[in-house]
Amino acid sequence: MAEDRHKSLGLTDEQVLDMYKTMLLARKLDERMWLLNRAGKIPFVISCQGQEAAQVGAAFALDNAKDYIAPYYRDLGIVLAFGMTAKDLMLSGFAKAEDPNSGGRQMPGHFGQKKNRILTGSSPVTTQLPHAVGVALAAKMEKKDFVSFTTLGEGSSNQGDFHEGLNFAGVHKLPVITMVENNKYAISVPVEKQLASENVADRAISYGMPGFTVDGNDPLAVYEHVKAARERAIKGEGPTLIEAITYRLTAHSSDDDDRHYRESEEVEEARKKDSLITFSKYLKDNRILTDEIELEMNKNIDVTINEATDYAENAAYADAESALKFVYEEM
Ligand SMILES: Cc1ncc(C[n+]2csc(CCOP(=O)(O)OP(=O)(O)O)c2C)c(N)n1
Ligand SMILES: [Mg+2]
Repeated sequence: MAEDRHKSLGLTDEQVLDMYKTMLLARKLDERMWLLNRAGKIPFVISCQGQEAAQVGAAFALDNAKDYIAPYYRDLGIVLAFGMTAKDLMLSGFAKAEDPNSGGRQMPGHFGQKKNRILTGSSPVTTQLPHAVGVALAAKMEKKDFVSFTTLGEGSSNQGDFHEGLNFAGVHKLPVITMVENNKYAISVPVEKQLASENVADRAISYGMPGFTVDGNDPLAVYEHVKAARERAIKGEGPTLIEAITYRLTAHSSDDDDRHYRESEEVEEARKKDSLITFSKYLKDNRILTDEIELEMNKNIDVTINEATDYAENAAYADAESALKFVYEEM
């Protein structure tokens, strides 16, 4: 990465350092969740590892005090940048009553938090896309200056909701940004068996919107495209489709064994492009991140994650009676 690229994008040293910190928190939180899962303490993990740069780069280009997001299950980096805390996420991992996403009812990764304008997600993939389009329609009808932002995997871009949502957004020129996190796999199915076209972004033309394929390991490239998309949306110029090329570094979930469908050499190769390494190198080359700051940052994150883990592990489960809450109007 060229020196000082962030400055030409209008980002300060503090902002890019904060980006890196958010990426590192997402990675380390995710790693802790795998340990807890393997120790038999939490039932399920679905990972962000390998996608942090795309997620955090995008989230920093949005207005986290105004915009609405409809994320998908891997978006730890996005929800952290939108105000969810390590404690919130651990409460979800342990399925405790205080989990802000669903009070411990849903699997982890089904994010939702009203105060931070994070739309509740549902298990069928891509259902979040028409929801985000609906929020954008509301922004247009009420003449409000926010955008909605949604994400999904490349495999999920073959669901009907993708076509219906993006076509509607294109016809009505709605302020919605869709980012496909192309991590090359849909569980065991490689991207060559999912897509007939080379890129998901190629489909944008049929929805009458601009489409871009960007390096999802480069948070600044993703930031640049999402920022420009947001500016177009706010000016009434309509939606954008962005495809971030990433790689899923873990198995699909804690219930998957990826040795059945991909070679470990392929994963090792992808690890060389890990954004946690390349972005920290960029920050060090620009003398924004020093070994000292890095050590301190790691220490602080470890404390945050330890505290979140302890809190969530000791927190109460929901009362059995509360299982019927929000199911029937009145008990
Ligand atoms: C409609 C629907 N079909 C199937 C599933 C099961 N499922 C969950 S995740 C997934 C793979 C999705 O792959 P992709 O969209 O590429 O996202 P990734 O997990 O790779 O990030 C599938 C098939 C589902 N949740 N919903
Ligand atoms: Mg995928």
